[in-house]
Amino acid sequence: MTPIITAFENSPDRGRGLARDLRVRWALEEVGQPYDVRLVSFREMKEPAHRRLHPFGQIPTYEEDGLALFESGAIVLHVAQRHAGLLPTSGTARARATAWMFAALNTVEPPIVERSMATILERDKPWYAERLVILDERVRVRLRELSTRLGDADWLEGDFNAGDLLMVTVLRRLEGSGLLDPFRNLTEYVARGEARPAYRRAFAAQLAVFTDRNPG
Ligand SMILES: N[C@@H](CCC(=O)N[C@@H](CS)C(=O)NCC(=O)O)C(=O)O
Repeated sequence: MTPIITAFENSPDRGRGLARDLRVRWALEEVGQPYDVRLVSFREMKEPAHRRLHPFGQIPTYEEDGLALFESGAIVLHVAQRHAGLLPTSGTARARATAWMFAALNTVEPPIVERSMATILERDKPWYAERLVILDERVRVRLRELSTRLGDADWLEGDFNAGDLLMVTVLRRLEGSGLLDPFRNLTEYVARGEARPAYRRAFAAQLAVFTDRNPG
């Protein structure tokens, strides 16, 4: 069966590639697995039919041969385990790559998401400016640490793997914040990810959903 993923019918980021179905599309493109997309509205995401797939009423989900998955990291891991190309074959290297997947989602993404939620939801609060300074610094701490570890390498752990795929998508969430700019190796790292043909195909497919529905 061709896997089916879910994505926003009308993405709040206007197709800038921040919705998390991008990670799944990118992983599927990297391994050459065709997929179908079911678009869902915000209302549909909260209805029982979608919640049967995703307990938290979100995207992305993934369905394939009786398997239903939610959580972008779990889906990317599943794709990477099922196909060659996104995880090293040796057990040790595979475990290291998996550690970077968790690092991207558990250590680097949370302060970035907290900051971006504050910029959306707390902008009109009297304490916003003060809080933003704190949130920015939390993000900077992680970026400094990641930048130090990456050094002059192209990728985090040898060849490009699913850990890089997730890390690049996480760092892309800082687009427009200016926070990534002082870290040249990280901006180049993100650019390397975005230059991959599989990324470009995934990005174009996600953007097409938005532009098809919002012509002009
Ligand atoms: N930890 C989840 C987060 C999923 C998530 O936040 N999805 C967003 C889109 S990127 C969503 O569906 N937002 C709408 C909502 O929460 O109502 C994952 O990585 O899949």
